[in-house]
Amino acid sequence: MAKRKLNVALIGYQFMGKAHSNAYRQVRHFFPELEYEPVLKVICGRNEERVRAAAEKYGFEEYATDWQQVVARDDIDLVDVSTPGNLHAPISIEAAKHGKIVLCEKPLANNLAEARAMVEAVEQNGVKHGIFFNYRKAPAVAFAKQLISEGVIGTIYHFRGTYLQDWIVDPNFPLVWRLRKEIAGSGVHGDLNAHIIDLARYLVGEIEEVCGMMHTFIKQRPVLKEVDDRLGGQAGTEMGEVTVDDAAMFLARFENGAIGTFEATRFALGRKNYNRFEINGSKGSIVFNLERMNELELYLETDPPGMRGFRTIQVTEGVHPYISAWWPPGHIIGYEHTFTHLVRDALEAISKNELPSPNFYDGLKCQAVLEAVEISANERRWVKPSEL
Ligand code: SOE
Repeated sequence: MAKRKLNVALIGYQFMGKAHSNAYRQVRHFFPELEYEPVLKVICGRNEERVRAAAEKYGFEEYATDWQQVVARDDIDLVDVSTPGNLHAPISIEAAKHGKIVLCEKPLANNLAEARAMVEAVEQNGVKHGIFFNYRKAPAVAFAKQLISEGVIGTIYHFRGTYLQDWIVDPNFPLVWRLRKEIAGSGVHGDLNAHIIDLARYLVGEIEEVCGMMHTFIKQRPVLKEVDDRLGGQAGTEMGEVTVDDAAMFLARFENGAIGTFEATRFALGRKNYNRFEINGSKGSIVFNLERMNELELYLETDPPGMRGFRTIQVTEGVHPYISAWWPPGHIIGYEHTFTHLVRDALEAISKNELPSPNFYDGLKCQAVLEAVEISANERRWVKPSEL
């Protein structure tokens, strides 16, 4: 059967633009059953020289420098928002007004008010929407979801999430956009806590109240002279203010009675992309660590007494989620595949006229938790996201 073409406009060409465009390219090759075939139509960014190079490298038909013109084009079906956070709301809202499907990078917005306006825009214009909480789509995480839904670990008591990185420990690391509140909204909080909040909501349930703490270790850094696509760049000689958090932690109570701890930092030397959670239930425990993403640890209290202990499941057998589309058993996959799976699921949902999952509603719920933690940290009290 001939595929239906879906013309994609990608706004933003740095790290996430690279990850998303790879996903649109890979998806047709590994998931040929999909009804839609994404076409890399146009990539958009402000710097003409860089965006032209990105178009060529990632395989886009065209490049452009004005996102407003791009999202208004009749030949565009899907707008992918891969920009820094301050542009998520304006681009998504405008794209929705033009009737486009919108897939947006996380966190949904830089604050709750913007996130609400985005949800209003997609609802009012009746467009499909999705958000790149890509770690839901790691086979081990999707498998953990399956196990939890089947009751394998019983009633959940604890969620213990940590997302640790170390790429800004050097005080001479430049003031990149992720360290500027007016662009990123927050620091490690929106960047990394957003991921573990989403995983907690996905695997455990809604968060009822939070009590948080946020901290900035290095308050001034050299300004950025030249950006690269690897989170950093070249430092200038002048100094500028760091206006976001370097570390953000909080306690949480879930609506279903579970309790949780969340910790995100960019100051954990040796931890490169340590997105780890441990979930303890009445019948067992589950552990995931992105740094060993092809494995899932499982402890079962129902094992014979002399045999109890964490087993390490290699989630690369054909039976694990998404895996049969890739390589023979035991052949591992990586970070980029999580984006491909997310795009796969979104395209499948769209072809069935369903809403992709996760979507802007998930982004909004996450944003409310992020904001509740910020208020809690500033006012030193427990805060309920539902009351914001
Ligand atoms: C940088 O901290 C970063 O690339 C995040 O922006 C991503 O969302 C995360 O998946 C990996 O780390």
